[in-house]
Amino acid sequence: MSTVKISDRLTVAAQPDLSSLSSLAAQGFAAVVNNRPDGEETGQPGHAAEKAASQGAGLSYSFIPVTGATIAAADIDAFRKAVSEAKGPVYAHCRSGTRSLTLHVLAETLDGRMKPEEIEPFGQAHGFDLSGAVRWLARHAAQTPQVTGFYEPRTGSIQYVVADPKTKRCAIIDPVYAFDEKSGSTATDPADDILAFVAREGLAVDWILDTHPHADHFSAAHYLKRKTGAPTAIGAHITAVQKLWQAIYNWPELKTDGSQWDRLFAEGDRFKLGDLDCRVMFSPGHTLASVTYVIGDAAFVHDTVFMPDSGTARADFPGGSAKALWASIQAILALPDETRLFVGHDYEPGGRAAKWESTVAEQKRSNPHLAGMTEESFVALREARDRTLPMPKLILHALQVNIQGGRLPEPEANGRRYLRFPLDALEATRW
Ligand SMILES: N[C@@H](CCC(=O)N[C@@H](CS)C(=O)NCC(=O)O)C(=O)O
Ligand SMILES: [Fe+2]
Repeated sequence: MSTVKISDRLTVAAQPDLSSLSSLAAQGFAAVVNNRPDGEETGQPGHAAEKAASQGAGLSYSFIPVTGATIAAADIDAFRKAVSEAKGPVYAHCRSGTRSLTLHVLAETLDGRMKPEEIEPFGQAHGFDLSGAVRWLARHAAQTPQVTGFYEPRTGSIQYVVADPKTKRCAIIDPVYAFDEKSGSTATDPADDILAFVAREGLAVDWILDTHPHADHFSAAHYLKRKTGAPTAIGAHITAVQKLWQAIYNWPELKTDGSQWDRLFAEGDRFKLGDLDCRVMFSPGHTLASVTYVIGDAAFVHDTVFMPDSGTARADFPGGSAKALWASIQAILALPDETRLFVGHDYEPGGRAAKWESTVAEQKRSNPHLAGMTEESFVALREARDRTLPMPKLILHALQVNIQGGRLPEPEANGRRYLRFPLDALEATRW
């Protein structure tokens, strides 16, 4: 087994066996990073066993599985974070160590500590072929639009800044306004992080877009409109969602004409982001009003498909439909195979680091809710799974804010804002 010390902080290695993992603490290591998806070869210990062996030996453990072909910016971020947060030297491995070292040099290069032309000689000096990292950087630089995901761990949501590198115009998609239901506190830090990024990158915000009225978090669209002056938009069928929830909340004064947004998008609508052409697909199923934004070679599919190892979004909210979701997903999968798909949620299944980017080809090949499925088998699977899911903990909090474009309720005479909850209006809970 080859183990190569890269720095005092990082050692990369080929697949260790479990007893070698257990002995790492005695050698002075503090953390293990496993960059290898499970099931690559027989005899591979796998994530669960590695986690148990590492943690059993007092080492922290991160699971950031990648394949050479599918490394995404989120994997590099997760690797950087695992290394920087470790309490001491880090031992990162995949099959041979190449993927671990690739993630390291990509982080170094993106952070400006290494130049692209230094990567291959650096790899050779340590006995690794890092040509894949050089190709990744070239591909990344040529990608239009440039997409930056911001993971919001409290709700597993991904917010996006999508930018046209040429004109520096950008759109913000699905920003989050933080809310803690235990204390009633609200906070703007997720949206403020986006504003700081936009300022740092010298971007101008042209659009604030929501893909659907979220059921698990507040939208920061209204807050960001006040901060940037940029117009807000959502799918045109939001008016049907407003009517549905107007009845649930018994809220006759609510305007149900969608006038809370600057623009309502219907299927096939087009708009520009700098020089980029953007197109809207109506993608109902998860909600009545969901849309997909197709911007250059990127599609923001939000809660339709999730990462291939996570299946698809649920379809059991009021107005949801598994059959409609299947049709919406088929339209997304009819986009060109190389289309980058950016999901709206990632719940870090099995403890792997959050990820949000895949392609149409990967989804067709390896999403178990889609590969080899028919409409009938999908609907049966989706409905069976939905019967096991409790409602999102913030559904009643969030919808009353989100059907108003992310506006919090107006303050009452004492200056405080209040939410309002119907009792027993949704299906009985699965506790
Ligand atoms: N536990 C989360 C669940 C959130 C949830 O239901 N998410 C939706 C998207 S808004 C979903 O499709 N979930 C699929 C799943 O949990 O399998 C919460 O309470 O907020
Ligand atoms: Fe959702």
